[in-house]
Amino acid sequence: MKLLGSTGSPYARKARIALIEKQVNCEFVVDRPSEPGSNVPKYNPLSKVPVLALDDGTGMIDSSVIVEYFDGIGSGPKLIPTEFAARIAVRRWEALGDGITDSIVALTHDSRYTPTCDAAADWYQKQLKKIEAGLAMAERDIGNNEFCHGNAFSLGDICVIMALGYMDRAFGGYDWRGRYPGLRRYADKLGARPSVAATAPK
Ligand SMILES: N[C@@H](CCC(=O)N[C@@H](CS)C(=O)NCC(=O)O)C(=O)O
Repeated sequence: MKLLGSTGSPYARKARIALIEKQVNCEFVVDRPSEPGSNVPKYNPLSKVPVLALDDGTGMIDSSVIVEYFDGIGSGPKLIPTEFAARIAVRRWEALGDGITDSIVALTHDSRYTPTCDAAADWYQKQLKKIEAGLAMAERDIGNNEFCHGNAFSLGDICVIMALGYMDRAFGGYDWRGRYPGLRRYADKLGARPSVAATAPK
């Protein structure tokens, strides 16, 4: 079993954090779908990373499915709680972190984006509003807590950390730490966690 992804991909990071947390015996292989000779399309018809290549040749696609798979086969505390209300709460956090990340991707992968582009343009403001409203909700709902949900690290934390890490990597000029001090405190604390530190974007 091999996990294929690029080191810069936020969704690959989500799967990599889960891989480490759940101590799954699986190699992470750097593979960019945009490069010639990439093995990603063999396992994922959508040519996206992460993709998990199983030993029987099956491609497990989408970070959400891969994390659930690792959570099922790995050891250690559950990343996705089994109890219904807790699971929905954690999935809600996942949706928020993924949604913020989707907007950062939409904003920064667009060829119109440069650090000096017209920040007043509609396309820019539309994505920025989603990012800011999403971060504001995360700031409010995390409050002074150590984790997104309950008193344990979960898939929700993976996704919020993924979004904040990708802010730094792709949208570095934006001072989210100054605007959302609660998220700064939260991210600083979780940043020391081995799975988070080992996968932090360079
Ligand atoms: N919903 C997917 C999103 C994956 C995704 O968009 N990956 C990006 C890298 S961050 C990618 O592979 N993009 C290449 C492409 O779309 O061609 C997941 O969670 O795995």
